[in-house]
Amino acid sequence: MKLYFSPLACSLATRIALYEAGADAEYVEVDTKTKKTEDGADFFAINALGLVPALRMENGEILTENGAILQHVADRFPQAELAPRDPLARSRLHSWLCFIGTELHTSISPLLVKTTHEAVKAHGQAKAESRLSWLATKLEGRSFLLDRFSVADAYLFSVLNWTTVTPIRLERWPSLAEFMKRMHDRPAVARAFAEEKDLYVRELARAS
Ligand SMILES: N[C@@H](CCC(=O)N[C@@H](CS)C(=O)NCC(=O)O)C(=O)O
Repeated sequence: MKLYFSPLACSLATRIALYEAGADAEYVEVDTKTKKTEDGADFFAINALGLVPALRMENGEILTENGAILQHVADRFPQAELAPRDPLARSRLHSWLCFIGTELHTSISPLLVKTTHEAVKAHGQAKAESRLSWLATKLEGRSFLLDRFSVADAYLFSVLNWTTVTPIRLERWPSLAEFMKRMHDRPAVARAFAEEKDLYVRELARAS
């Protein structure tokens, strides 16, 4: 498997899942601004939308979209138990992946872009905060979104991490702040995060 990623982008969730699974995978950095991979290849030829993550599966085909990629990794490495197999529990996982992708990812990510108009930022922040208030009640008294760690927690961690560079303060919601601390304490998450943080710092240095 080959993961096309950008440091600390949503593709971090797939790196976490691959580390949790102990998978033997290759990681190719993509500059999402120039749409070039680290070896100079045209990323549009890999994903015509120019978005990470993109996963080259073992049959050579490319899979896109966080929710699909994360479930593919979970299914490919079932021993890691990153997704429930019971159909009802799997639907709950799917529900969380959709919630994170549509309600959180799309409302928080515009806050990260310098050129986003202030009114759009205000709208994104208000929407994110209302979703986070709801999410906080769901995480009260729970360690994970489901009964055990799943790929949805990896995706949630990756998206909530972005709030550190926005005006959104997770400390407002103790269950969310505790969730983030729990995730940082997991070895696979800590390793993935530390590696991508280093790459992110290098990316910033290259851009300046
Ligand atoms: N719907 C896509 C969204 C992926 C996405 O937003 N990726 C961002 C990084 S977090 C990206 O590649 N942005 C580059 C761009 O918008 O050009 C998914 O869930 O995989």
